[in-house]
Amino acid sequence: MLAILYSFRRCPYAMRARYALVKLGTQVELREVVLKNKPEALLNLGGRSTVPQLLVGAQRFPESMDIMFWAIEHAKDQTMAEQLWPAQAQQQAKIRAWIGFNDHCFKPWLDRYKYADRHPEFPESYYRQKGERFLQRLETRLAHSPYLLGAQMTLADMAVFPFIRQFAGVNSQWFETSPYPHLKRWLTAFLQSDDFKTVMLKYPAWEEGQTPIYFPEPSQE
Ligand SMILES: N[C@@H](CCC(=O)N[C@@H](CS)C(=O)NCC(=O)O)C(=O)O
Repeated sequence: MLAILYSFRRCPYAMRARYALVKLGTQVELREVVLKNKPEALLNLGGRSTVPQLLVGAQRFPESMDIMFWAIEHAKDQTMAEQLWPAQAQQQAKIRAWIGFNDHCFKPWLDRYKYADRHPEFPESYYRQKGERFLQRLETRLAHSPYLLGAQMTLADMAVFPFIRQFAGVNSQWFETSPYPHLKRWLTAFLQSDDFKTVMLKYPAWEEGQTPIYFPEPSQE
């Protein structure tokens, strides 16, 4: 039986998980979730019932990074798996550092920037500047190599770009004129990729008993 992925199209955590599945050619059954109306099957799992969540039989993966590692482990494309998660401990530590910085330091500022009206203690530009510290780090790195760890894409790029996409989308006019040419080049390459088009395909909200949706679709593997 295929693993089941509860997902939400616009969620950056779900996006990174779907991107890994597409890139690695690992197929799951996709269940699109409406966050305001989560299906009973997801709620009944208990806990926070965030998306993405992967169910592999009785095993549950409620964290996007664990889903990415599961995709690596079950990759059809082993060469790609080794590229995305190199065996060297030093490389792995760098990947974890980028993702850790994104998830724990940058994401809180991204949320405040996105919903600045809910955080009136400071103006929107304040939150943006806080977020820009990460953008600057990315820019410095990407000025020297096409991807965060060098010439090839790794889990670090894949896990971070959906959040930069969100940051860019808060005020796209500002982003377009911002001084981050290498970051923009890197982000654009992701957004224009065929893999991302597959990641962003639209599916109706999942309902119990519906015909399974295979993701990636067999023809796109
Ligand atoms: N640490 C989790 C975070 C996932 C997360 O916060 N997802 C959001 C959507 S972007 C969500 O499910 N929010 C609804 C909720 O918290 O109930 C991961 O890496 O997967």
